Amino acid sequence: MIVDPRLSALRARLDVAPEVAEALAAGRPVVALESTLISHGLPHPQNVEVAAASEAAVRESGAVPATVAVRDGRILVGLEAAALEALATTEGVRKVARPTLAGALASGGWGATTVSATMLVAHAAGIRTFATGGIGGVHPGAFEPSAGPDGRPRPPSLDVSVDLEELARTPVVVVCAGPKAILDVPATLEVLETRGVPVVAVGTDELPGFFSRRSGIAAPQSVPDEAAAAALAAAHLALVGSGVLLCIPVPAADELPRNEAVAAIARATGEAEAAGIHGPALTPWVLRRVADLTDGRSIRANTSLIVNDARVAGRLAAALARG
Ligand code: PSU
Ligand code: MN
Repeated sequence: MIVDPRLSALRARLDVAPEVAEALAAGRPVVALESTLISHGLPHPQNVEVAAASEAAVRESGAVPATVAVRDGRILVGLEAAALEALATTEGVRKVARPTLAGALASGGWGATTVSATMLVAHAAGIRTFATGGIGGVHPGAFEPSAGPDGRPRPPSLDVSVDLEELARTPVVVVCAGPKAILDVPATLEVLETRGVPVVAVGTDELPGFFSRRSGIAAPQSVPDEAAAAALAAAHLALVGSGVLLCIPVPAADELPRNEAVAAIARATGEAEAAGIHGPALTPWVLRRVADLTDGRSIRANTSLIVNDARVAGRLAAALARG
């Protein structure tokens, strides 16, 4: 067997919580959880509440949660309550993605992992299932000119989240509520298709719309239920490789009506552009602005869908562990 030396080196950087290590050694189900949504995606105290509720939801589904973060040159896989609280309240926590992982490890201090970095770490740790809210993707204006603040056309930004590249490379099952609605969702689906990543809606033919149950866009693939989702994911990991994106609609009681979401997002993304916000700061800025514009209703949807994804991911991890 050829062992990738980089994977071994990355493994040597992991501090895996004892409960997580024991579960992995025994072949019991484990679900990785990201931490950027705690540090950058939601306000305090909802961020700590949702982190704790996600872990509880994974447990209720019969799996062990492993929230991932960076601290002082080490990668934590499984966080204690005090560490979750520190991530949620410390100023200046870095947003850590694939391109910034090594830099964050070298610089010391806290880093919160995005979808890309969490997938990379989950794979190194031997975790196959990962729950998040929404993945990053193609931002509006990435591939076409858009109007700048002075009305003059701006060149395409080429802002495509590294999450898509990670899904193409890394064999982990990612459970989400659809690509974040602040993105160019059709373009995001096209990139995922080109890169060979299955995008599968569970229990619906329509792609879930993140804040809302519906997106108005047909899902590239769909399965009737979680058992079929687990079977498809297992087959893809075994036969093809790369990540799998499973999309679960936000619970109906907490969704943001689609017209309200669309209006708030259009306004927030337009303002971000006018204010010259770009790069890693863009997604957190737009999420915060959408929360303002919807009087916090987007946060209710966001927290609900994150916990729901964690619950579903726990059941999927259990099904994958049964084989
Ligand atoms: N899902 C949420 N809230 C978030 C994110 C996802 O509900 O804040 C984070 C994830 O960590 C994702 C990141 O990987 O946003 C994408 O950022 P960017 O567009 O800069 O790649
Ligand atoms: Mn980006």
